Amino acid sequence: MAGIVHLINGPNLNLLGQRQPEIYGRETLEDVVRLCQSVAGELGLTLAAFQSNHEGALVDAIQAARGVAGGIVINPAAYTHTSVAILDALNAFGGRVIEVHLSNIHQREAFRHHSFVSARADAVIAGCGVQGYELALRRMARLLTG
Ligand code: DHK
Repeated sequence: MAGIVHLINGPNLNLLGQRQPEIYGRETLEDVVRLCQSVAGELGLTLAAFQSNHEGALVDAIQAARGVAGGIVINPAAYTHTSVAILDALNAFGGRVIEVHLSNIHQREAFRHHSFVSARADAVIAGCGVQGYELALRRMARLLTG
């Protein structure tokens, strides 16, 4: 369980590479998952990746990580700013949580400045683009191996 990390991506991240590339970059979600699989392999972690556009499906995925994964790397996308349900699900997860945002949410519209998830996250990475996922996994490996 300690070496297992679940990567969870929220709504519209399936459109990465096509959607506002000036903000979210040109890499696709497939590229992100491939990068994360490669970094996880290097770090001796086992990675399982999931994406959904639906809040309840994301809650189900977080619940499914209970007792299975040592950590969750999550980009809740728009639900970052609205979802008490995702925060509650993360609070019911006993492992480590790292929140990732491709863009620097603090440089953007005011409604993106608040994250419900940050109250639970062990670390928050924003504004590093796709590299943020790699940084999150490296930090996660450190947290999981003490
Ligand atoms: C992704 C989204 O889809 C937005 O709704 C968030 C986040 C920011 C990101 O930067 O990865 O506000």
